[in-house]
Amino acid sequence: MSNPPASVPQHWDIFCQVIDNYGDIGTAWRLALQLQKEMGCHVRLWVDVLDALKMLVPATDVSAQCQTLQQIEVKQWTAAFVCPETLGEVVIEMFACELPQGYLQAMQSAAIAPIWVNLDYFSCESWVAGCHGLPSFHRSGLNKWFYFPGFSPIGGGLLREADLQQKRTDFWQSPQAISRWLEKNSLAPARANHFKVSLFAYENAALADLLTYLSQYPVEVYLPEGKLAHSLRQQAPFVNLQVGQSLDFGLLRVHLIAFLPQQEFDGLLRYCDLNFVRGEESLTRAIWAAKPFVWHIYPTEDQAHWPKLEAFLTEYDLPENIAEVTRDWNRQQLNQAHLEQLFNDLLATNSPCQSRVFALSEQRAAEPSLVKQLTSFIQTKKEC
Ligand code: TRH
Repeated sequence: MSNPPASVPQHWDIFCQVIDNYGDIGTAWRLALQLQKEMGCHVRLWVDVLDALKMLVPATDVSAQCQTLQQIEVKQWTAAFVCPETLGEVVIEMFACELPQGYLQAMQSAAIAPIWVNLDYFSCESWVAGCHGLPSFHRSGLNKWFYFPGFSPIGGGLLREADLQQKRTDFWQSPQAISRWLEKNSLAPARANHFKVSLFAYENAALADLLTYLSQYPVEVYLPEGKLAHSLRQQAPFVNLQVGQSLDFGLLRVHLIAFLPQQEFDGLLRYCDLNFVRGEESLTRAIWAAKPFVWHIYPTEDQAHWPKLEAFLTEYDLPENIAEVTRDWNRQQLNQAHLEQLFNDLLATNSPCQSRVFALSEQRAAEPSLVKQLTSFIQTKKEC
């Protein structure tokens, strides 16, 4: 799209501080892309750790103060922040990161203050209903709006590209497209009639038990380099497994693969029959891949992740056999009976679990995307 709908502000500043891992910048980057591509907005993305962005977008120049990547103006956000001459009409602070002081001052003295939104983490917890879309009066005298990604009617939608379902269908329907994707990403194709599992998670003490369980079936596991690869290398026979290598363990074949560029990651989730994901961003992509998934939620010291996990399992209404294995995976202690219930279903022809997960994904994809809901929200604030 070249021209935005008349009502959508054109200039956006998104501020992102990388706390940990890839979810913060992964969400900010995806939001920026969708605002640009689908709403025609000019987006400036301010990020403090360019190395994190480079993992997702390999073309990133980590030494550049300013660069344009896929029509997004990417600015390095350093302590020596110099406020730009023009402010965004909309300012998004990701996950309650503090805006730079200089930018805040410029907002205070602007003739028309930008619409300021804190975009928070996706959650299905009931308290979100009491916070989403509400104003908060900042000590600067400016107004800030709270926006929570989530399912309707409680939350503000999930990031989802307008052409996502079409791309997914094209991928599934074309063996050539799948071969091209495998080749492009230097991935070994799975053997015929093998069940495919992607494994993206935090370190997990239950990994050894999972692989032992899977080794009795014709399964291919694709495990991207990162935290879980550390758990993998702690156990025989995987101690010396290098990125790009594969190893057989019983009937199971494990591929240790490179971390993929973000735009290639969907291919992995679409290719596999079961996806282990972590954090909110890969969870969202697993929902849209419409394959059964097990979510390893980002663990916090105060154990706040448990109510959040339960709220998701209830709201999304995942089949119970997935929910049980998900709880076990998060406890880092698997239960043989739960694994059996899940795999008896998944390995069957016309798996009921697979059909149910596909239907759930389609149902949620009928809700307006986050970018659609966010831009409508902004429009109402513009009129205030
Ligand atoms: O990386 P994460 O663990 O990020 C986390 C969570 O967002 C968490 O809630 C937050 O508080 C914490 O960071 C600070 O998981 P997440 O959110 O799934 O983000 C991973 C991103 O990495 C996502 O955009 C998908 C992407 N990815 C790739 O691009 N290529 C890959 O090969 C893989 C495995 C992931």
